[in-house]
Amino acid sequence: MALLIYTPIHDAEDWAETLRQQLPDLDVRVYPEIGNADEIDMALVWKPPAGFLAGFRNLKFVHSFGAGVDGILADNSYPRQVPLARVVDAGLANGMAEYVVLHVLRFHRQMQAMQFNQRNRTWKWLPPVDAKDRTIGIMGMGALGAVAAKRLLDFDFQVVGWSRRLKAVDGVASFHGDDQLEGFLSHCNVLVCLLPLTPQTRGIISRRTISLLPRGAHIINAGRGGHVVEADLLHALDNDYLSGATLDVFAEEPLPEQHPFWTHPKVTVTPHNAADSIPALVVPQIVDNIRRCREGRPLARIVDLSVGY
Ligand code: NDP
Ligand code: OXD
Repeated sequence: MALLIYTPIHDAEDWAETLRQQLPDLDVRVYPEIGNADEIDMALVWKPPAGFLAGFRNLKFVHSFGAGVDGILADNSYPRQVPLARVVDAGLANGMAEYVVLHVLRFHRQMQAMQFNQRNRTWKWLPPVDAKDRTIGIMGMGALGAVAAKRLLDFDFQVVGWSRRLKAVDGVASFHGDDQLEGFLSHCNVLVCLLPLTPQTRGIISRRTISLLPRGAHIINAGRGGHVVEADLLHALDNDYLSGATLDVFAEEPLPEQHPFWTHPKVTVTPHNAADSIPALVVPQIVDNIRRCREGRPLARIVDLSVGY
C-alpha cells in the first residue's frame, strides 16, 4: 500500500524524504509517478485538480499539507466517505501569531504614515495611542486565532473574538454566530480574518460588514482570498473609510501582475506565507495518522465535512 503526494507549490521530494526517514517501510510516491492507482491508500495533497482523488478507489484517508482544506473540498467529487485530516501545529500557530502581531503593531505604531513622511523627508511627531484604547477583533478563534489572541493580550490590546460556537479564552470577549457578528465588528479597530473558507464564510468581508467597523479600521486577512469582496475593500480604502489592509491571501494566487492591490498606497501584500507548514514539524503528525490508520484506530485532526473545516 502506498501514500501519494500531490502538490503544485511545495517541494514534494523534500516531504517524501522526510516521510521516508520517519517511516522507512512507507511506499511514498510523488505525482506524476503514481504506479498502480489501486495501491494508493493514502494521499497528502494541496489543491488537487477536480476529480483527481475520486480516481483512487482504495483511499483510506487524505491529508492536507496545511491547516486549510478549502482547496481540497472545492472538488465536488471529493469521495466523502474518505476522512480528511489537516495540520494543527504549534509551529504554524506561532508563525501566524507573529504575522498578526507584526501587522497589528505596524497599525498601532502608525508605520504607514511614518513611512510616507520619511519618503517626503518630513519630521512629524504623531500623537501616541495607548494599546488599551485599541480593540483587535479576531474572526475565527480556532487553532490559529486563539494563539494570536493570547499574544495580542500581552501587548495590552483589548481583544475580541468571533466564532461559530461560544469560546472561553481568558481575557478575550467572545462573540459567536451570525447574530453577534454586527456587535463584534462594531468594536474592531483592527479586524483579523483567520476563518476557514466555507460556503458560510465566503465573501464575509464585504461592503456591509466593512461599514460596521469603526471608521479608520485596518483589515488583516490571512484566512483566504475568498473571504474578501475585493471591489468592496478597494472602495472602502479609496473613500478613506478604512485606513489600510494587510493581505496575505487572494482570490487568485499568485496575485496577478496588474492587480490594484500591488501598488495601492494603503495595502500591504504578502505572498500567502503568513504561516507555513515546515516538513520537520508537520510530518510527525502525518506519520501519527498513518500509524492510526494501519492499526485501525480513529484518525486525529479530522475535518468535519458537514461544515467544511
Ligand atoms: P480552525 O478550524 O481551528 O478554526 C476555525 C475557526 O473559525 C473556529 O473558531 C470556527 O468556529 C470559526 N468559524 C468557522 N466557520 C465559521 C462561521 N461560519 N462563523 C463564525 N466562525 C466560524 O482553523 P485554523 O485556526 O487552524 O485555521 C483557520 C484558517 O486559516 C485555515 O482554514 C486557512 O484558511 C487559514 N490559514 C492561512 C495560512 C496562511 O499562511 N495565510 C496558514 C494556515 C491557515 P468554532 O470554533 O466555533 O468551530
Ligand atoms: C494554509 C496553510 O492553510 O498554509 O494556508 O496551512
